[in-house]
Order: sequence, then structure tokens, then C-alpha cells
Amino acid sequence: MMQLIDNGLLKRFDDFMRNLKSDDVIALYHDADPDGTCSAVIMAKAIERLVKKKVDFHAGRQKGEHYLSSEMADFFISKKVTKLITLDIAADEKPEGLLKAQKSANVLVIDHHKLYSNLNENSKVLLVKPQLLYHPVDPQQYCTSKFVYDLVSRHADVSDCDWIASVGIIADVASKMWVDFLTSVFKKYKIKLAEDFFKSLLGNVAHVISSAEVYDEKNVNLCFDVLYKSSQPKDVLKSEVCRFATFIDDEIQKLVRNAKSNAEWHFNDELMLYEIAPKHAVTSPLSTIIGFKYPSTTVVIMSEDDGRMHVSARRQDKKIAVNELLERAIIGFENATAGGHVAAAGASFYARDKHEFKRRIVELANNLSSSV
Ligand SMILES: [Mn+2]
Repeated sequence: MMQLIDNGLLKRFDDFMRNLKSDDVIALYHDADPDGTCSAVIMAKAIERLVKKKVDFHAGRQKGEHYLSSEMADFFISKKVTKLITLDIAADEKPEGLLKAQKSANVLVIDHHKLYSNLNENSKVLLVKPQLLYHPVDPQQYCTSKFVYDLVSRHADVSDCDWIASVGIIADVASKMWVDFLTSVFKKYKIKLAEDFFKSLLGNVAHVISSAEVYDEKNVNLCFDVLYKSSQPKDVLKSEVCRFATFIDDEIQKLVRNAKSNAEWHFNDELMLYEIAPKHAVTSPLSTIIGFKYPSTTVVIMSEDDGRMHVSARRQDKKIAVNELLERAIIGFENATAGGHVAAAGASFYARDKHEFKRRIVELANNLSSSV
């Protein structure tokens, strides 16, 4: 049973919500995936109901930026933002931007990735993660959209957003922890339960949102707006976000088919290193699909864009913590980031470090797998 372990932190969150005022300039900065977008929409709705106006800014995380950069902080400062909320971004990993923004705004970070630095102890930034509030808890399963849904329900009625939280849960592969919740949502909206949540109507909503965001990061705001104005899941499936899925599906299916022959396989297929040159930013959804196909393989997918490598890693059976694998593989690289969950993580670094990165992945994966 999950127990509350830090009532003081929950009270600080409650105070943050209670102190939101209509003359605040409020900005949301969220991950550019379905969980991030869904959590931002739920937060935006709660705020609108509390202060009787829409949030002033909302933006998806920029490509390759795994935290809040100093430049992004400057942007929010220049807009005179007084309340800044980041969602589904491990912004505590590189907190420079947060520490800058906190000088002129109250900053709230809601996230479910690994805890990198407990900013509550040494800054004014309010950092809320499932593992800081509850024990025992699997933070990867307590995805941000459900976490935000539960947190803001303490202040506003967002029960009409239950299906949006569900889209985030399904997209973030966190259904296992929320079977009862999902079942009740499916019942409420008269949606047929599929054996696999991905194959249900809500899974389809997650799929079209993910595809639109992968097709072009400019679509992140479109997805936010469509979710915001949809009163039920079917509305999303009738909207303009749906047209991107076929392009992305074709590309992903081709890359899945070619993985067996085009990827490098090591250690009796315990490790797959797959370099791709995709038309769209499919690295992350592709790695999720391949990860499910090869659950006992460490899947590392890499693509180059604009002089930088973007990496997604998966290990479905969790025998290797891929967040630690990637974090260790980029040590000492200039301008590199890595992080995420035990079973799903990402990294980004300059293309010139690619060969050293691959060499280290093979070496680390060999050591880690032999220690299991
Ligand atoms: Mn997430």
C-alpha cells in the first residue's frame, strides 16, 4: 500500500495552488510527448477553474533539451512570468534554468522521472515527484498525467479529465498500476476494453497524439489545443491531429522490420545497437515498440540530427537500468544529457562522440549483464 511520507511537501504543493491569482502570469512547460501534453492540459484546466482565466503560456519541451535551459528561463523571465510549472521533465537533472527562473517566479516542478537533486532542500523551487511523496511507489508507473490529475483534484474538480489522464497512462506504458482506474474510465465513456490497452479507443488517442508530436514538434501545441477543447476521447479522433499517424506508422513499421538485419547485435542478442536515419523523430516510439518485441534485450536506438545524436533505450524486463546505462556512457561528453526511467531512457550528445558512446555501451552492457 502506497503511504504518504512527506505531508509537508504536499502542503507546500497545496499552498502553491491556493496562491495562484488571476493577476499572475502563468506558464506551463511540458514534455513533448502524450504524458507531458496530457498533464499540461489537466493542469491548465485546473488553473482555469481556480483563477477564472486561461494560462498565459504553454510550450512543449524543445528537441534535445531534457531540462529547462537557461535560454528558456530567460524567455519566461522576459514575459514577466510569476508562476512557472514544468511537467514531465526531469528538470532537476540540470537545474540552472530553474534556479534562474526562481528569482522572479514561483517555480513548481512536477515529474516522475528519477530524482537527480532534491531542490526542496537547497532552493525555492518546489519539486514534486511520486517518490518524494509516497512509499512504496514505482515512479515510472505513476506517470505525470495521473500524478497531476490526483494532485490538482485536491483543489479543483477535474473529473472530466479522467480520460486525458488515461491517455497519458497508456502512452507512458503505466497501465499496470492503474487497471482499476482505467476500467472505470472505459466504463464511464462506454469504451470497449481491449486485451491490450494500446489497442483500445483510448490507446488510439494516445497513438494519434504521439504520432502528431513525432511528425513535427510544432504539432505539440496543436495536440494541447485539441485535447483542451475535446470533451470526450472521440472528439480527438475526429480532429486534425489524426492525419499524421499513417506517415509515422509506415516509417516505424519499416524500421521494426529492418531491425533484425540492420542493427548490431551483441552478447547473444542481449544488446541491440540500432542506428537509424528517419524522416521524422521516431526514435522514442520506435524504441518502445522494439522494446516490447525484444523484452530481454537492451535496445539502444540512435539517430543523428543537426550534428547531435539522439538516443532512446529500452529494457522491458528491467534487468539493466537503461537510465544508468546511458548516464554512465556520456560521462565527460561536452553538452550531453541522459536520463529517464529504469526501463525507458534517453540521451543526447554531439555526433562526434558517437563512436566512443557505442564503445562504452557495449562495454557497460557486458559488465552490467554479467553482474545480474
Ligand atoms: Mn512521463
